[in-house]
Amino acid sequence: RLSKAMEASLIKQMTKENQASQIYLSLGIWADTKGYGGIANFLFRHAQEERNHSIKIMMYILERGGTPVVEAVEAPKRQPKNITDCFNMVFEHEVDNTNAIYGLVNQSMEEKDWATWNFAQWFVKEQIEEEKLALELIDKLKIAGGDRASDESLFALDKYLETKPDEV
Ligand code: OFO
Repeated sequence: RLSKAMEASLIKQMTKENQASQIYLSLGIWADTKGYGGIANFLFRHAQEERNHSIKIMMYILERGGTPVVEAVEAPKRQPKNITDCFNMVFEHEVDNTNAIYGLVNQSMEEKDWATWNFAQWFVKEQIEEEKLALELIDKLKIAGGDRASDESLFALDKYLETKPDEV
C-alpha cells in the first residue's frame, strides 16, 4: 500500500503531467497562429501524451489503494518569442520533468517502496525519449538555419513533424 507521503508525491506528479499537457497545448496554439500547422499538430499530439501520463499515474495510485486527486493547473506562463524559443521551452520543460521523476525514484528508494520504484522506471525511460526528442527538434531547426531558416526549410520541418509518429 502507498504511504501518505508517496500518495501526495504521485498526485503532485499527476498534476505536473497535466500542467505539461496545458503547456504543449498553448505552444501548439502559438505555432498554429504563426502558420506552422505541422508543428502545431505535433505539439497537440504531445499534449495528449502528457495527459495519458497523468492518467497512468492516476491508475497506479488507485491500484495501490490510494486516492488520486484532480488538482487545479496553472495557466502556461508565457508564449514563445520565436520557433527556437518554442523548442527550447519544450526541452527545458522536459528536463524539469525528468528532475521531478528522479525525485519520485529517490523517495521510493528511501521508503523502500519497490512497487513505486518499479513503476517510476517507465517514466525514467520515457524521459530519456522525451529529452532526446526535444533535442532532435532543436537540432533539426539549427540545421534548417534557426530563426533565419528559409521558408522552404521551415516548411519541410513543419511537414516532417506533422507526420512524425506518436510515442506512448
Ligand atoms: Fe513530457 O513527459 Fe510526461 O512524463
